[in-house]
Amino acid sequence: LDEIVARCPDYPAERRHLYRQQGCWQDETFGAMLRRLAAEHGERVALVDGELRLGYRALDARVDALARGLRNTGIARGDRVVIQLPNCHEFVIACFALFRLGALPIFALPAHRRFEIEHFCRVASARALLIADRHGGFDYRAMARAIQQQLPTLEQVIVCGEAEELTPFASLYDETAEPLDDVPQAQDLAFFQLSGGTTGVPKLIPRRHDDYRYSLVESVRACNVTPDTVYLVALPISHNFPMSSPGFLGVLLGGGRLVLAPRPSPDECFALIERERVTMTALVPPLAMLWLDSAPHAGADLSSLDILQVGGAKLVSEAARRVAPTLGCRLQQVFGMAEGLVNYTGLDDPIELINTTQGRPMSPYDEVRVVDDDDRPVPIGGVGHLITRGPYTIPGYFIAPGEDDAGDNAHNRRAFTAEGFYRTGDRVQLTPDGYLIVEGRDKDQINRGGEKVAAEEVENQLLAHEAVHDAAVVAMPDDYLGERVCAFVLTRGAVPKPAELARFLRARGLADYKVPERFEFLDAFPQTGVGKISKKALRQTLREQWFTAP
Ligand code: J2J
Repeated sequence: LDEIVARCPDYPAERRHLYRQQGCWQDETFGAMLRRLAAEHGERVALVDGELRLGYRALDARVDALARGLRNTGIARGDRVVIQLPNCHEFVIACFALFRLGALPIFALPAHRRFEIEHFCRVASARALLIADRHGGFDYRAMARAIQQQLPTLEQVIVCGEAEELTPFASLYDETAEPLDDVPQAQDLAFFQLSGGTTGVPKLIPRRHDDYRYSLVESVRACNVTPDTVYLVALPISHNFPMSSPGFLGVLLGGGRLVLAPRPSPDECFALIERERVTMTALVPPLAMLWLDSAPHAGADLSSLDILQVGGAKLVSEAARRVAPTLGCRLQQVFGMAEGLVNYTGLDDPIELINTTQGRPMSPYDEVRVVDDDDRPVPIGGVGHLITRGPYTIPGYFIAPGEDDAGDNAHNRRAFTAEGFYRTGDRVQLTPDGYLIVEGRDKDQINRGGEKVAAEEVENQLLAHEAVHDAAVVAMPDDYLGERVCAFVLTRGAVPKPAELARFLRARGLADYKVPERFEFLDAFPQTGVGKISKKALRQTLREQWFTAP
């Protein structure tokens, strides 16, 4: 545990003191929080998953039983467990059970594949991997077996559903009343979120009970979560947005009810909204547009829906304007990041502000600065780099073994200023009333409708192909997803077929959403003045083609 703790930068002592003094950090762990909620809300329904309805007290009891079972298998405080599950009650139970034990979940996405999952298991020396048997046509057990063969540190694979020779999730519940000891403190690490990434490998984001809980408290307030809230979890539940903004954790903290959707499709979600009288949900822009297109013909009763949150990527104002008239609900734009800072438009803000901005920081203690290339503030109304620091924004990424070889932790020095501000990589405009408008990005990342793809990661994978001499991955504009992944490739020898390169990347275990949807083969890359690849010129080529497309 000490070794892991040493790899997770902590807030400086004076800021820890300040955030406690300001009342942001209230010294309650997630395990204790659920216990308190169970006492407060008792038999009220906390969670609906298909035909299963779990009350707050029943959820708390399930969590205890699973925590004991996990402990029986040897999982203890500080142990890392990679969780990769679709939206299901087992996710919520496992999450709190690990929190209660002080074990540290790493929240992978269902779309991740062997390459990503193995990487998370490896850098964090995970002892267990928790998966579904199958989902969306993919067999996670086969993937897990392949990973386990590579990584002896991965002692067990726990499976929801048909486990075959692996450990069945349901077999773990231990209904005895044995107490759990050695529980964590609120200042301790709680889990790892994943960064969208800008580097060759995705970074782990250490979050603590204190700081994450505070982000829930502010989200509950900004989103007006009450015991009458019925929140549909439509996005993948492990992502930071449906987890915390207010997400499933915030809705529980506010005493509301969760309804889990196995998939975000309009068909399934509209039926659940009607059946469960859902009041609120969160989507990424392409899904919001899909819902807007489907709603008029769906024939479902969506009248209970009061708030549609949209975030993860920029929602164009034309789509924003359609939300209220088409779905009969209020729009809330959400601009957040797994590293911390979350911005919301106010539920009762003027409609123009809601439709055209990405909101304002949710906490009065968020420090946001919009700066130029030399970290000097740009005048109000100007566009610059967004940097931020505050009571729920991390002071540094997990330093993976090997990254600190020279003892210099180079990535954190690039990603944070000397004063501890996180460089978000977003280009924003700060309006005079303190609202942010996202204007673009400096980070070398593609935002595929909310799914983040680090260009370098895909480039490295492409370089492993024998016919690829060099590769540059950039975003190409897209009406529906906003951006898609495009790879420019210099080949050696015969030019491979795009489909062959795509197959090659999938076979290496790369998640599907990262696989370029377009390949362009060049003889040479355009260069910048200093002889580096000019991605700007490559993007420009794509933009010109897009504008002149029929
Ligand atoms: C433009 N870009 C946005 C928005 C995120 C709530 C909501 C979203 C996330 C999230 C989150 C954007 N308009 N409305 O964690 O709690 C881009 C920015 C940002 C990056 C973070 C939450 N909302 N973005 O998307 O860690 O580039 O978190 O820096 O996945 O998404 O991505 P991620």
